[in-house]
Amino acid sequence: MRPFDDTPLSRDGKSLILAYDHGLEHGPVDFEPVPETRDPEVVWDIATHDAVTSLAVQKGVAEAYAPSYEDVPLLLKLNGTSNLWMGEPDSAVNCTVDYAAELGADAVGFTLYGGSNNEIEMAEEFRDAQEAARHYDLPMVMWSYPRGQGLKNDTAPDTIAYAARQALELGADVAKVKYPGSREAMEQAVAMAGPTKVVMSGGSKTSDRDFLSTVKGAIDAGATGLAVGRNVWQRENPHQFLDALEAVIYEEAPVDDALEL
Ligand code: FBP
Repeated sequence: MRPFDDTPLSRDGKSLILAYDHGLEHGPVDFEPVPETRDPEVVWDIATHDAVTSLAVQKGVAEAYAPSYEDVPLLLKLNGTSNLWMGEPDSAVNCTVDYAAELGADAVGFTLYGGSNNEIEMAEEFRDAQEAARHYDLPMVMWSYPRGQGLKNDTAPDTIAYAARQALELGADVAKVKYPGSREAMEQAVAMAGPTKVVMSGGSKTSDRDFLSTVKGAIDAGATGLAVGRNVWQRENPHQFLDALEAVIYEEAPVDDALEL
């Protein structure tokens, strides 16, 4: 198994995964604040920023655009479901690891809805994907999102710590988890994840200061970075905001300094 720091996902041990699978997961509504973002090329251009260590997309977007952006590390999201699905949380496996490797992926991603009635089946699908990823030496990022009928609060500290632990137990290299609300709770999640890296999920767009402060709290708690979509490409000036994120994540700059950039 290749050390994480030797993979394209890592810049000095940290990561900023730019997520752009929203067209599937949420639908066109996420492109409304900045309508140009419905054009994948606009987001691939944003992903050329030095702060970005990979762009996470579904297979169809990768097929159409990855060949034109060979300098942007590709994280192929293997499963995903539309917001039109109204059943218990589940995610269709849309791409095999073999095909991701054929498309030139540098890493693969997989959602697990721990706590869903479909968890058993999803964990078994994850097993197949994780073992295939090992075969190709591709880092595996788990979108570890406890969700489903038994769960009252999907960002409670114990729930996020469990999500991080589940990623370690099932063999993910990186656990993408929601922010559990405080630095202490994030520290608990990082401790539970052991050698598995923990990155914070972005969520819906907040103010520059609020978002950078949350990121700073997560990094100070031992998270190794971010997997973020809307909080970057729903901004009017995503490149400038990536400068600020770069300072907070890789240079551990204070939020006030980052806001000046
Ligand atoms: P955001 O930073 O925009 O929240 O993106 C992260 C992400 O995990 C995407 O990869 C995914 O499409 C979306 O959030 C899923 O959001 P949710 O399932 O919580 O609605």
